[in-house]
Amino acid sequence: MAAHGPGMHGSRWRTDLGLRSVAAEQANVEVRFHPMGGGSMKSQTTQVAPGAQSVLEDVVGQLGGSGNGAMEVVSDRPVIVTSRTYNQIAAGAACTPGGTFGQYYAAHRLDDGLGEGEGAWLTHLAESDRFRSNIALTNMGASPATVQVALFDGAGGLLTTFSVDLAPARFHQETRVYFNRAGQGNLQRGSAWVTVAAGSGVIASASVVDNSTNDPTTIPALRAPSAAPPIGEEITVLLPNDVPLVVVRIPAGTFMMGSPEGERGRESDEDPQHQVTLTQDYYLGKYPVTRSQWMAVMGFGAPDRPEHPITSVSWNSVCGGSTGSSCTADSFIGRLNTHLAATGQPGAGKFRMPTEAEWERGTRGGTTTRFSHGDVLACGDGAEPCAVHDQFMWWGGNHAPSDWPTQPVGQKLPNPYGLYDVHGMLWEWVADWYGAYTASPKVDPTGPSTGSVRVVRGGFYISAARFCRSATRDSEAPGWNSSIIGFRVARSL
Ligand SMILES: [Ca+2]
Ligand SMILES: [Ca+2]
Repeated sequence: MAAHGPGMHGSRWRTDLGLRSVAAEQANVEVRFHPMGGGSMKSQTTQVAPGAQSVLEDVVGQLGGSGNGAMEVVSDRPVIVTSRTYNQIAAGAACTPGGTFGQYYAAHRLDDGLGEGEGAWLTHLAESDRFRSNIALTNMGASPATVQVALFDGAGGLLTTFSVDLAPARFHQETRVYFNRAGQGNLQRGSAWVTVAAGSGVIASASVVDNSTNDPTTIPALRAPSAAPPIGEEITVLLPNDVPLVVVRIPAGTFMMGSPEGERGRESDEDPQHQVTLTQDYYLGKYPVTRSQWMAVMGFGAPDRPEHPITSVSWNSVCGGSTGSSCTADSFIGRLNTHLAATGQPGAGKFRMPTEAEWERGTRGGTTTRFSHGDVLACGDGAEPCAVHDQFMWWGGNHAPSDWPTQPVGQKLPNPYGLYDVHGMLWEWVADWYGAYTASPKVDPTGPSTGSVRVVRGGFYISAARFCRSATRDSEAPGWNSSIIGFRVARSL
């Protein structure tokens, strides 16, 4: 990483490049600066005499560049490369006068980078009043790279995943990554797993910046001795007219279902919170079922607003039957299983509605907070604007009266398991009859054996925020069509 430009609070970033000859002959060195964001590459050549060292002060400025970017050094003889990046703030400036500590960014040989399928950890990251964390990625390879980043909290909980596409020689920095990607504002012990999905020669590093001085500390990536942590495997099936439907794998495990006493906004039907164990991995729809998916399966023509979620579909038309797992032949899920069998696709007969417990586990994504993006106690629980919620959901706080009721799926950030639009957007039908919880631990629960209304989950596009919590429950008659209820599918392993 190299820089020439202003930062926050009057900081002025400069990079010096050191070139130490270790050859018996003069080294001819080309120095290239690849700016972040895609500006044109700047370069110059320089010579280093045998045994000599040259230092290019403010190398980015010398090259006529500005901003952040990646330095590339090409030499015809062996040289040792160092770089220092530092804040050349003016002495006497009101904020951190006299400049700050510099950063050492290691030089990497081409074969030091992560190859396809390889990964590394960035650790000791923070996002709080005191510190913020940035992640920098550089593609040293000759082909485009796709890098996946998974962010974890200090207990190992997966907060979110995202991917970054990098052209060759491209540098990219994610600033305040925990806040901007995962809505986390009070995280003391974060780590990130960086893996290369496509391409090669990828270098990753992080910087943890002191918010009072704006001094960064550089964190190099360390290769992991073991395999990657499990991150949501996806399966895509093709519906009629080749409309794709994506489901995401959710891990088996134990969690607390319902809300704890004292959770702000909770209702009596979320009580008592109780232990639930799901013994098998399963899949949930990555998004609510869309209008195009519904029309394709049900044999209608292409709809308008194809990427909006389908609404006004009854529980009976989604599944029918009695359990949510053996759906009637002419229901959406019945027709979906028939289509998969007829087209020889995997998973025929395995698609069904999620149980209420499966929905809540998938939505919580390993979290125990009110929302899968935190407790969000700094915002109100009604329909007032809230910057944190706005990153993750459609609810009354970001719905304008002039808006179409729904929005295209997948516009907000996913939850930790890679599911979109679980909070808000639409209530979602689940398989279970609605009934009171009991305190005893449950294993693979399927809810009451009889009832009159089915459970819906997650709130909808003009809900107050408190109705979009992970534990919120409501109910509706299975024959009822409502413009505020949709659904997402489940699939057994
Ligand atoms: Ca939803
Ligand atoms: Ca309720």
